[in-house]
Amino acid sequence: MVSVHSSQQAMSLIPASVKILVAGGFGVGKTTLVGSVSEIPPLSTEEMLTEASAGVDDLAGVEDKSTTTVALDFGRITISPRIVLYLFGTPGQDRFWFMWDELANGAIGAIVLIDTRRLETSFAAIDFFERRNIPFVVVVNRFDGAYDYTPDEVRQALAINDGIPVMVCDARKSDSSKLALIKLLEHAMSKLPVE
Ligand SMILES: Nc1nc2c(ncn2[C@@H]2O[C@H](COP(=O)(O)OP(=O)(O)O)[C@@H](O)[C@H]2O)c(=O)[nH]1
Ligand SMILES: [Mg+2]
Repeated sequence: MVSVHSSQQAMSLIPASVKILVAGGFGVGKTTLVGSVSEIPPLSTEEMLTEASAGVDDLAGVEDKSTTTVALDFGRITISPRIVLYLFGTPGQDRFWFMWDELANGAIGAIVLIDTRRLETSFAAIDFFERRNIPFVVVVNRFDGAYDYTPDEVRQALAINDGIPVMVCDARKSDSSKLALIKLLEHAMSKLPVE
């Protein structure tokens, strides 16, 4: 439990512009989450999946998805007069891994989205942030037809340690996505050195 005082102290340490990554496998809802919370029209570069890339991208379970983000999603949300969050959705496909280090540069933390029907597609993102000691929260995006695993079941299945928050959200809903952002901010703040 963070006291009001220490949380205010931590808030004062947060820089005015906060960069946050939204990561996870292909089709987990990154573009949707950035779009649901952004106060500016989210920028995203979508490319129609061609026959050629359909062979490269793993489409199992996302057959109705016809576009994919090739560059990145970008959105902005003002959470207080002095704190503005900048959201960067990471490219989901393996062939864009070369961009991740650049994107992670200066980020305060990451939301890793999970689709419980395809847990394994978010392994790589979790591994990336763990290795680099970048604070992250695991957020289960609830899809229709997906079994409702509890956060604890997801934690076990992904072998996520107890210090990392796991929660459920609906990326299409702004309020729900905002709760995930707040969870990440709290988690990242708890990792900041408090003087
Ligand atoms: N049922 C449901 N569908 C979702 C949710 N979030 C995203 N989708 C749909 O899942 C598909 C993939 O989402 P998208 O944001 O493009 O995934 P990305 O590849 O991670 O950017 C889209 O058709 C979305 O409309 C959700 O919370 N529930
Ligand atoms: Mg996308």
